[in-house]
Amino acid sequence: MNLNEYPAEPFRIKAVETVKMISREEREKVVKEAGYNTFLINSEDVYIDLLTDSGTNAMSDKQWAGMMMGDEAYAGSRNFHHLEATVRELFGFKHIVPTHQGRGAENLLSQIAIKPGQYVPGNMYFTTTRYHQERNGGIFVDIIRDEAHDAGLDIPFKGNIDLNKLEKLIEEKGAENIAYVCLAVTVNLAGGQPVSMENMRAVRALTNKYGIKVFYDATRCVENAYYIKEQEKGFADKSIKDIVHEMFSYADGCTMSGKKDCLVNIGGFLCMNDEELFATAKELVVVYEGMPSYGGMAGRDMEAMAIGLRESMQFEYIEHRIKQVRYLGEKLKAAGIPIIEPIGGHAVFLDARRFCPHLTQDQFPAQSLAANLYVESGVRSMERGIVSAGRDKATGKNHAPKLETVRLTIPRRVYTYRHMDVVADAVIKLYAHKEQIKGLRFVYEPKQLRFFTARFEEI
Ligand code: PM9
Repeated sequence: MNLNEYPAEPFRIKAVETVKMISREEREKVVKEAGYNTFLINSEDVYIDLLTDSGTNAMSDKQWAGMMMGDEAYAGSRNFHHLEATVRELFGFKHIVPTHQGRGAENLLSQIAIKPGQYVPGNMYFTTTRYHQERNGGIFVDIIRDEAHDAGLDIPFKGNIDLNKLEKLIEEKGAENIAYVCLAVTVNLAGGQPVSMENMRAVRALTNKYGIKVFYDATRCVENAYYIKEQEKGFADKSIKDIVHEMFSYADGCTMSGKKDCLVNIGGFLCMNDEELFATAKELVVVYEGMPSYGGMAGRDMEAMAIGLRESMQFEYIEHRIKQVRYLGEKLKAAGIPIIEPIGGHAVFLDARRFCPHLTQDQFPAQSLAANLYVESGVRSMERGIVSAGRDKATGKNHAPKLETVRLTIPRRVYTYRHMDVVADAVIKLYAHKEQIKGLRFVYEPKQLRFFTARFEEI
């Protein structure tokens, strides 16, 4: 491993938060009380928290200064105008509707753009996204390239849409029965895999041919842009900002969870160019979120988001971000730990099928692996497999995704390379006695988005 490949943190640390490690006996008690669900563990009991990169970002001094400039008027806050102008400039969309977080935007888009019975093709599902699509009568269809389901296959742009799958679906169902194409940049559950610009252009050309709209899930768009710059021919000399702008030029709008690439702790938005859709979204946002000029965010949140989105496009920031994740992945790979390859933008995904070959998928190997990693080390991770996938709405049967993974998700600007070393050592130590990881069964299974609050016991 060549350490020169990994740039030092491009920031100095101005405020610190102390963490502590409780004893192994205490961790065993905690995990049992949490029903073997890492979502139900108190943050105070966690040593290194890799549950998610969502809302766990460290803000910059400039963002904190922006927080003091919050205009908390009920309507027409100047911070909204700042956010609107920033998103218009960076993404190029005409209209922005603020929401409290990403799923608020997904709720609005699904309500206004899906007619019951219509299909919503996408490059692999995301939990909250698919939930809102289905809740509004949509039928999700996975049109990601087949290779994305193969954990060990190391090829670039594994998040791409399979154009043949998309065209086949349109031909079979009829263009009028496709609500829109949902294109995620990057693809979270495939392992944070990016989509190439060539693929985005091709999806645009194909959907134009049939008059179908394309909405991006923009949640980790800046991370996607870094991969395009690094790995796609013709983009090495382009700025991240220009790449992001071109990416969105092939879309009709997007949903955004600001809690990731906007470098803030809360917030989101919905964008579109279409006037009619915008008018409907504005009518609906007041029902679920708030005035069209705040949508569930405080003025100070919108200010921090406008500043954060611009900061995230600085090359030094995003290069360090991607490479810090890669550093952890490469360390694990070198030790023979099975992970999803190539290493994605926001997380390293352990391949629980190969980590726990003694467990069947209905014994929830990834859920148990995440619980055991916590007991081993105080490191919190997240299951991204059969539990997250939930049940088929029509048949009631478990979706059984090919990828059964545990996600080690790196918060932005929070941890150092040394923390990554500690995490790698913990996983390697657990791998040495992996046969002791037991299967789990449900003791409580919520009806929707079950992974958040489900409880389990050991078999
Ligand atoms: N992602 C994550 O940890 C937080 C919720 S699920 C544990 O990865 C995508 C690609 C996401 C995402 C959230 C949302 C929803 C939409 N699309 O959490 O509502 O990764 O802001 O965004 C989570 P909100």
